[in-house]
Amino acid sequence: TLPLTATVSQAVAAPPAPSTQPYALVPLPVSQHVVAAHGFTLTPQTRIAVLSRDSAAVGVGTYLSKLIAPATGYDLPVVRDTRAPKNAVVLDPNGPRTLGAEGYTLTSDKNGVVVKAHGAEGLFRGVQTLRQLLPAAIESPTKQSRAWTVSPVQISDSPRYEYRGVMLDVARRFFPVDQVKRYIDEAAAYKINTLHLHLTDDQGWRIAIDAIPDLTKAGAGTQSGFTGGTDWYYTAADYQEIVAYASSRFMTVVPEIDGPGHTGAALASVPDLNCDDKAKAPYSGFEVGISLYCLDGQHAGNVQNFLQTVIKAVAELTPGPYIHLGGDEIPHSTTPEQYAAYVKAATDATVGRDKTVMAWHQLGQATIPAGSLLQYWGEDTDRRSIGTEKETDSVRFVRNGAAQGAKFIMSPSDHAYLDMQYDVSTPYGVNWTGSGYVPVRRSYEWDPATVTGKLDGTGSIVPAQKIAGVEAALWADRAYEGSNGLPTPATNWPAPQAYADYMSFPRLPAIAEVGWSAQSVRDWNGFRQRLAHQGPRWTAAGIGYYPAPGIPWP
Ligand code: TNX
Repeated sequence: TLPLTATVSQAVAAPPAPSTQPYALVPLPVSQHVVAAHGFTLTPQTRIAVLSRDSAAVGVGTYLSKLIAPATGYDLPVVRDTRAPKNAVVLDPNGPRTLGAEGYTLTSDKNGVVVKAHGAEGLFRGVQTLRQLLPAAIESPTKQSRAWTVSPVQISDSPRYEYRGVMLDVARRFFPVDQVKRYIDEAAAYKINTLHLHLTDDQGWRIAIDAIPDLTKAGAGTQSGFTGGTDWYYTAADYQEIVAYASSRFMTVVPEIDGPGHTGAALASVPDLNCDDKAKAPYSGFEVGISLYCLDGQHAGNVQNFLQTVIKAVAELTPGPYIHLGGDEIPHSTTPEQYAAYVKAATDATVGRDKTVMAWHQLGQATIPAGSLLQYWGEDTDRRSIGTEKETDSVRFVRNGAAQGAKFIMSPSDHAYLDMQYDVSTPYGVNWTGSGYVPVRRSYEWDPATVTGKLDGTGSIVPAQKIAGVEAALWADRAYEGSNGLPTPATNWPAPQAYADYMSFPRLPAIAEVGWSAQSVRDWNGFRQRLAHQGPRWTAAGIGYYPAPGIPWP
């Protein structure tokens, strides 16, 4: 018996929902209660009051002012104040420690809005909630004439997992800096806090390394399906611009330097990484598992020097704690000894630069530093395994990693891979995983703590306390394989941004909620209803989402 329709009608396009979900918020907060009859209506005189001189907290105030300026036409001043003034959105970073760095409380009533957190990061997450309590038109880039009321509510919120990431495969499909920034904003709206950039692969090397200028000559002229580029890479300044922008959205960048497989672009750029000391031809095809650094006795030293140089340069440009070392899909010819020697060289170089190792779960088969973060990308229940084997290689690698003190990020491909087709009608993407397609429901209905990775679906592959979070992965190696299984001509392929929007929305918000909201409060039917009300927000923001069936879009 909440005062839903009466108070909400002019405030926000939210449906009357179960009492624990009075507003259509994604991800679902820990608790929300409607206690006041009226929410707070912004006016041109409203002030954003930051109750601190902390520059990061003031930055969140400025961010909020700029966020709502285009649609409202208001230019709300950010004032540094010590007490809460009237007619204000108050941002208070001196809130209780108890909700953690990302937790916050938010209250809205007719007198104002107050967001409290312990530090600026929690304020930023709270501002994303505030955004969804405003009408969908708040996302419009142009001025809309209407009332801007923040729905009346009391929220207390904090995340289930500390790591909630998304990966962009800029190696297979190059995303210009402005498109990466746009994607950062889209993901930040759903409280994603980590951007993993897959910077190197067979089809491209996307980060300039000053000491090895050749890497971005041959290595940056190809993409999956495209050749002839000259600058399909990030300069150090570009990369720092991305890192700084992500940081302004309280998002950490994790750079990935994949190896020893997925190294075609480096092999095409640096001759002495090849066993015959000859550079390979640049690659713009669609296969995986086709390349390997030369790991024989003579060349292992070359690879080691190369890694030292590359990881030093990347570490210096990266303020975040992690460097992702890849380690996936090596050709079958690789011996365990070669793989182990590579892993030692790569992890030594990373630890030597004071960074924490992150890698695909395959790295767990080798000796790795304690505290490494392994990313599980096998299936939830491994439907592809045949025969009597119940434990796949993945299970062994994961167990061996866990025994060495690794923590895990869960990206099961049958839930969290954004390059999978939603269904047979999806014009691009792939369908190799699990049941084939990944409709929105599949991206939502899973629990990171009970992913099994096993044919019989029994027992969690990773003990719950070793899971640090989740990550959605937008691969782009076969980004333009049509639903008929044949590659669409590159000219018909959408811009990276359009591909990213279509494949990520609505599935990225689903994964974001898997990472943020407690398992016990999540259910598909509630999510479906709430998700529907995100559609008008995406439309207003110009996000080209897939209006998936089964969601009651308004
Ligand atoms: C597997 S997941 C890969 C990628 C592909 C992806 C396509 C992983 C670590 N490796 O190289 O892009 O499948 O879905």
